[in-house]
Amino acid sequence: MTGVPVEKKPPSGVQEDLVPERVVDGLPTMYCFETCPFCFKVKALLGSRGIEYSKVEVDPTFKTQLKWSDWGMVPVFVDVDGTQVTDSNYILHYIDSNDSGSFPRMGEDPEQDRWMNFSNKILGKSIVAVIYTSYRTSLQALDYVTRVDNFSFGSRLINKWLGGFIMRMVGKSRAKMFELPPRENLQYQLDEMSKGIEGDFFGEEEPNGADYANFGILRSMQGLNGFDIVESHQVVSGWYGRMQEHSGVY
Ligand SMILES: N[C@@H](CCC(=O)N[C@@H](CS)C(=O)NCC(=O)O)C(=O)O
Repeated sequence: MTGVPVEKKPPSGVQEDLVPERVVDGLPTMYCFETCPFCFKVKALLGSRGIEYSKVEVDPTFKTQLKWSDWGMVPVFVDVDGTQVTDSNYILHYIDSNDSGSFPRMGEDPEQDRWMNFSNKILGKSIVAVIYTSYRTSLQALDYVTRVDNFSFGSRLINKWLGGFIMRMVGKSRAKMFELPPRENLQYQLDEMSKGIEGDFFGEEEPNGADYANFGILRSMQGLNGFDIVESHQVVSGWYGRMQEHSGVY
């Protein structure tokens, strides 16, 4: 025992405390980074259900707009009554269960669970290794912060340059998780993922949680280093186009 208090992260999912003061314009509100893969999962589901929502752009280095939350990561979803939900896969389930309930809940469909976990544990890490493969590609990925209206001039600069440096380090550590080099690994993971796409979607005729989860991850790399691997993949490229159409997130 060292006597040093261990910081405890709150559990994923619906949180005990309501935060109605964090609701913006009386709409469900999403705290996110513009390019965050996990946030794109939620944007895709909200889009496909036609649910209107407010967005609060959080600065990626200091997370100033999220200081109120013990979770400390994006996305955080705040429903109109102030219910806060953390962790993207849990958010997908929360939104679907309050909407049409059209896909199975966690624990009800092992295949859906497997591919939803894959989105976080494998695909999310694989894309980071490709996007942030050099300082040049890392700065390119962080360049969007220079165009975010609610960030000050100083915050834009720090977020781009410090953020670019930090993400290059993260990219290096993610690359070490896989045996193959980043591009080859992403290609391999997309081949693996294709095995779960039955018919048009993971959910066969209609998207399920695994579709939103994996589409969101890949959508975040559109326009960035390595997206050509997605575009040229025999199975994934067609599925990706169907998900864009379904969600309205192009
Ligand atoms: N398991 C979480 C992961 C979320 C996550 O890693 N978000 C990143 C942004 S892409 C973040 O907030 N990072 C900031 C930090 O960890 O300090 C989810 O699926 O929502």
